[in-house]
Amino acid sequence: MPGNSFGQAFRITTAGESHGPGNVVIIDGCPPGIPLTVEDLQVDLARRRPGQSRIVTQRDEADEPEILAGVFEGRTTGTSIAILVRNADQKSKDYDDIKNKYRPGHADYTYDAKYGRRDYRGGGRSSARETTVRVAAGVVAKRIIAEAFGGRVVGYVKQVGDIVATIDDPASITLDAVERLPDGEPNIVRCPDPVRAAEMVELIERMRKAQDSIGGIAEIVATGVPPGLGEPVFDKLKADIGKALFSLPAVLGVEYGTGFGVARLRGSENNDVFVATSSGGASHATGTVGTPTNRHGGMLGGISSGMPIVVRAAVKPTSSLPLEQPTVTTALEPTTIRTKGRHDPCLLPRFVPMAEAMVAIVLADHYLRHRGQTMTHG
Ligand code: EPS
Repeated sequence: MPGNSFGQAFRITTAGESHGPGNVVIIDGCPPGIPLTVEDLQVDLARRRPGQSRIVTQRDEADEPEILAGVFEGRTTGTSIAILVRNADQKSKDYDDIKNKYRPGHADYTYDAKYGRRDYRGGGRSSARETTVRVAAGVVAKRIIAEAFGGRVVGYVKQVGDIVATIDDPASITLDAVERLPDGEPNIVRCPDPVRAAEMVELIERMRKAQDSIGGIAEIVATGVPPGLGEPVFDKLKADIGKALFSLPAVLGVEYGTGFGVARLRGSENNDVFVATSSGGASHATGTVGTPTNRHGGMLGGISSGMPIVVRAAVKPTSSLPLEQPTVTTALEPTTIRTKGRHDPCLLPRFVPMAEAMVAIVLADHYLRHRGQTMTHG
């Protein structure tokens, strides 16, 4: 039935559109006693916020969250949490020209085909604006996994167009390296390879001037995750992280570890051999057994192995373009379209916190499910 909820033990439900009054999330299943303030939420909301730099959409939202329920004296109470983020900088007139046209590559046509009506302002419900409150829920999830097992989720931009970052050890990338350049300036593209970051910024600016857009790849790494999370067979961790990332707008591919590269490998080349972690040969391992290499991306049989979870998502170039493109009207007449509005020439810099949030939400959910089923305490 309707797909506005995600997760089982830690469950989020969202409602909201790009140009409506705001977006809201209800979080069910959060343990009591987790410290949570508006300021905590703002850290990641600011990383996702439109208008944050010259290479993203210039819609200027403050994205100040309001905690409506579930938090008392700075800590979660165990009851359902509600968080609201209001929309303030909608320019719905920008969309008057296209209300009867389908933007190529956007969800306008499929929403109409499904519901027979759509909120055409911004992307309506299909807009990335909806992810605002997922990021807020992700902050809560990050808190849970940090407190429960020292878990940490950090994402970064790995590729924009043909520009690929060199990342030797994904698990060692810090949030600071994603957010700041070595000279202390903000890393507006969120690529921790400073040379490639500068090239990416230049390419994105070129795309904006050309009234075009460009795709890319984000890599998300979860460290500190204990072995044992994931519920075979349909709710394997791999399946749920995949679903979480594919539920974000514009995601066309998800891969783990070596990913599609496995097609070229022999088993003897692909297997990560096991060592006892006491031997010191498997850095970042959390269990008693680890692997010196991590081609498997931290999950075996859909269950976390104790090695870092490494996942990549391919994100398409923004479909809304100022450049004129052919399309059809809702009355099926051929026409042309130019999207006004304020759009990201590349979605990747703002995609990073969205993806981190979804991975953290899955990990919090599976941690609570695992504890519930195995009756583990402490
Ligand atoms: C979006 C269209 C634009 C983006 C929006 C996503 O909306 P508008 O034309 O109203 O500026 O700015 O992204 C956000 C506002 C956001 O917060 O992420 C779309 O069509 O998906």
